[in-house]
Amino acid sequence: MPTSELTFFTNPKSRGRIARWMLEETGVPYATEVLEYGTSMKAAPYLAINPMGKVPAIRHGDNVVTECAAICAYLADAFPQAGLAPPPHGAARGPYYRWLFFAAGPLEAAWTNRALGVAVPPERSAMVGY
Ligand SMILES: N[C@@H](CCC(=O)N[C@@H](CS)C(=O)NCC(=O)O)C(=O)O
Repeated sequence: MPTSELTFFTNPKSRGRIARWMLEETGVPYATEVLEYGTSMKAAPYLAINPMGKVPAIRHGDNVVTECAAICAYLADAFPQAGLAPPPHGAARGPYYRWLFFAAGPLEAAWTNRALGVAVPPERSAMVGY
C-alpha cells in the first residue's frame, strides 16, 4: 500500500500517542500530519477530517476514523495479519470488547474527572459509569 493511503493526524502532546502505538504495531507505512492546538487543529482542512477539531484521527483510503479506541479497533480489523485483535468468534472477543470500551468510556471519564478535581457526590455515584 502506498504511504499516502494511510494518514495519521496528531500532535505529539496528545492522546495521539495511543493511536501512534497501534499504527506502529500494524507494521504498515503511514504518513503523519502534525496539527497545532488552537490553529491548524481548528482550521477548515482539518475540521473536514474531524469536525470536533481534536486529535487523533486517521484517514485510510476513503475511511476517516476518529476516537482512539475506534482507531485501534479499525486498525486491528484492517490489518489482521498483525494479529492485534482476537478472532471475531473466539472466546477472547468478549474481554477484548469489554476492555476496549471500558478504557474509552468509564476509565477515560474517571481519570479526566480526577485530573480536573471533579468530585462525584457519594449520593450520586450510582449514576456515573465508573
Ligand atoms: N475522545 C477523544 C479525545 C480526543 C481529544 O480530546 N484530544 C485532545 C488532545 S489529547 C485534543 O485534540 N484537544 C484539542 C482541543 O480540544 O482543542 C479520543 O479518544 O480520541
